[in-house]
Amino acid sequence: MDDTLQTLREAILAMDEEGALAATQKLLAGGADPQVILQTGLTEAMLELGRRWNCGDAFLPEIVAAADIFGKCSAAVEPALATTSSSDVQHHLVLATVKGDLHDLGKNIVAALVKTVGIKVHDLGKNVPAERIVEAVRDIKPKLVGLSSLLTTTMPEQKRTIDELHAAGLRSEVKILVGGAPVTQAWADEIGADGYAPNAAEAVNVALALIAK
Ligand code: B12
Repeated sequence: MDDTLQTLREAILAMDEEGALAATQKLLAGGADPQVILQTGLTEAMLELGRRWNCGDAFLPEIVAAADIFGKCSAAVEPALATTSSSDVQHHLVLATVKGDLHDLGKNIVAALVKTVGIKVHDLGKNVPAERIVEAVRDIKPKLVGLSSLLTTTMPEQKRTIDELHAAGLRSEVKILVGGAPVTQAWADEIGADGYAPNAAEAVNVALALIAK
């Protein structure tokens, strides 16, 4: 399995869609844990690409192509995640990548994993203004709101969204979970979020803990 995970990472880095999808299918057929495929295969490859980008060894078109392959492979993995039946849904999560930010691969993985524990995800997408999130909270009345940000320049939008929820009188109705590569527990505390998670598996644990509070 480790060899195939390595093949998957290398195929993404080489922008080889066919190879990446074949390695994903091989892992699934061999009974690999879908969460391991997402984290150790797909996510690790994107992180390596980020490192190469920082050193000038990768360029934007490559990142765009790899992101597209990442999306196709994670869509292939999603059905293999054990899912609670829709009749077991007890809680709702409104999830978005904040305004100004177009990164959504991580948010999509959070959505896929959170769904597996019977939380219904209302994914508002990427580049979502605070006002749209407030509107969704008013309409859907979720227990949880998840805000993703991958850019240091868009992290303040997480705070602005929390401020807008306060202003709308809705802050006490929801638990707010923040994440994304530059986000930390210290930032979550500073902006008054209720929870932070460094990855999607941990996001599930934090979401369940916040619901239980
Ligand atoms: C892929 C990528 C892109 C793709 C995004 C495609 C897509 N559909 O998402 C594209 C090409 C569009 C892109 C564009 C840009 N990018 Co970019 N991108 C990346 C890259 C290489 C990987 C990000 C990724 O997908 N990682 C894989 C996923 C699975 O991980 P993740 O997002 O971190 O998510 C995990 C956790 O963070 C967490 N999580 C995520 N969201 C949430 C939410 C909640 C609620 C919780 C609890 C947890 C959680 O769980 C996830 C799963 O485990 C990073 C490098 C890096 N080190 O992050 C740069 C990076 C984020 N980008 C960067 C930059 C600068 C840009 C651009 C400005 C480049 C440009 N000059 O145009 C633009 C900005 C566009 C915009 N307005 O958003 C910088 C940001 C630097 C900074 N300090 O802010 C980085 C760090 C690269 C670098 N130079 O170091 N990018």
